[in-house]
Amino acid sequence: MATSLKNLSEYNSDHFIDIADKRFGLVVAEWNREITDTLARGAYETLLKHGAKEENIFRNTVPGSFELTLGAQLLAQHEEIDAVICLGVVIKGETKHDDYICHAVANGITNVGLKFNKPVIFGLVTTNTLEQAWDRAGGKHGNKGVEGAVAAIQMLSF
Ligand code: DLZ
Repeated sequence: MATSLKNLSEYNSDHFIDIADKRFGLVVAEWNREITDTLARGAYETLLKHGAKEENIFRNTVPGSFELTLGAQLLAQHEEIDAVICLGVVIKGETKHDDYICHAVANGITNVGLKFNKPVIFGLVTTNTLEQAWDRAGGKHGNKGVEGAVAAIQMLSF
């Protein structure tokens, strides 16, 4: 990922680079699939809205959020992929599985981003209930897929 040093006088927080030739990989977990599909659609439409080309957006699915890390690595290792957006929904249950999954994914995808020097976005919705997850997938708290896409573009504009 090439970066340019920007003088403070050039700073403009609204400035996104042209992403027409950037390639994006979405990694989408199948657990809570209806919700993750909605996140993925939000990310996809946002990338298009900001100028990405349909043929430059790739989508791979993984069984659950725990597998997002390896999925991200498998996409990030492709030189032509510029940014990866990981999308999953982890609902708190009776055990601590949610903690283990969320920490593993947060650490895992951080490492993938650092290893390949490209943005790998954490689009994991972690809530207590399904309703709260829907609130973050097009409901009253927005759509984390949209936010993930914007974060990817912002990082490419760094
Ligand atoms: C096993 C499991 C559980 C209990 N809950 C979730 C969840 O809320 N969200 C999610 O994305 N995945 C869940 N998984 C599946 C794990 O992420 C993983 O796919 C399996 O443990 C297999 O490694």
